[in-house]
Amino acid sequence: MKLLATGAAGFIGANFVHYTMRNHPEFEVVVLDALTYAGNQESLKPVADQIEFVHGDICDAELVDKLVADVDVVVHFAAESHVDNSLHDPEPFVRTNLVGTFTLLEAVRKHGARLHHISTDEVFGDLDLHGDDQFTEDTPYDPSSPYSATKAGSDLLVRAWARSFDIHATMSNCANNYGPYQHVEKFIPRQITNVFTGARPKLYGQGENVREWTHVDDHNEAVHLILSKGKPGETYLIGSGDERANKEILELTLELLGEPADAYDHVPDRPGHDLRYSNDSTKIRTQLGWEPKYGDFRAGLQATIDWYRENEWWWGPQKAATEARYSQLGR
Ligand code: NAD
Ligand code: TDX
Repeated sequence: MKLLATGAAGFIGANFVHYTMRNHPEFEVVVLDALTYAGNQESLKPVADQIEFVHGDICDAELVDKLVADVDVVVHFAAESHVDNSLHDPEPFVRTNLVGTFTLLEAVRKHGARLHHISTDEVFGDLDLHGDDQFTEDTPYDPSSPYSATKAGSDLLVRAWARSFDIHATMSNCANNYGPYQHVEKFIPRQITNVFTGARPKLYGQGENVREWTHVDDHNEAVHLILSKGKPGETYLIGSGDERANKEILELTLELLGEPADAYDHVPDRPGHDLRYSNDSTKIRTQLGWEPKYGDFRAGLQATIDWYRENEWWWGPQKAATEARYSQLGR
């Protein structure tokens, strides 16, 4: 089985490749990644001699055609993934998330490869802060940011290609992920590495917004279950069920780092900030037997903190440029 993983020099894709090498040696893996600011080939260093790495763009139709012609399955992680960046400059989001996905779909259509498209719960918009309702596979799309709008558009392209051209495609929409190799622009690694570099953590607004946190290995296990047991044309929502307000996460992070619970700054809120995300993952649990293994968030967060403590060589070079971008945004 030959598998092309797009965007696998990024956070979830790199962890997917590690997970695959550990648990599914039957896959031969090729990675296609443009190495944008968010991609880091060092994340694949431990498995570098077990995979083929191609430095290139998913919008490059000729290259994509050549690579897809030679594989059985494509797992599509590549995207511009950060909401704050999309509010500052949406153009790369439209290009990579929409044109890039279109380019892959055309190659998959031509060569008959299977596609699994990785998406997000943000395509559904948000939920009431204090409600207990959840997104399901049938929730109408209502994205808020340029990021989520382009992810929503990419999902709709996949659905249309599956229905009109009968390509063999599956999709998953996962909640917020955490774990090793996540870029320091994202909430949890930003706060951990702020403490490590002597800067104060930054909480948007009052920190009441709620996210559902899923360990990246639990997400990737779900992706493998979909690859082996998922039905063509189906969408699966993935989420641990562990919902927490940002303020609670930040205070727990500070506690685990031995810092006072109030040692952080409030910064101006993100425009259009989604209030709450929560996925009903009954379908993947009952139909495919998925269950998250990282049930203890505190332990998962401690392990993530330990990883960042031990791997400054990996995140250190990104830190100053990331904080410079945030200061331009006033956050
Ligand atoms: P990331 O930003 O860490 O990595 C994205 C990768 O894609 C990078 O390696 C980058 O170099 C590559 N890339 C960007 N543009 C490219 C292009 N034009 N051609 C080839 N490669 C390109 O993102 P992530 O957090 O790992 O997210 C991966 C996927 O999972 C995305 O599709 C995202 O929407 C989705 N997702 C993320 C989360 C989360 O919590 N991080 C949750 C649900 C879904
Ligand atoms: O410094 C910060 N302070 C802060 O309070 C940052 C960077 C974020 N936040 C808040 C904003 C969000 O409510 O923390 C929450 C999480 O922020 P992000 O890490 O930027 O994630 P989010 O916007 O929720 O989107 C993430 O999950 C869904 C991923 O980045 C997306 O790619 C994925 O689709």
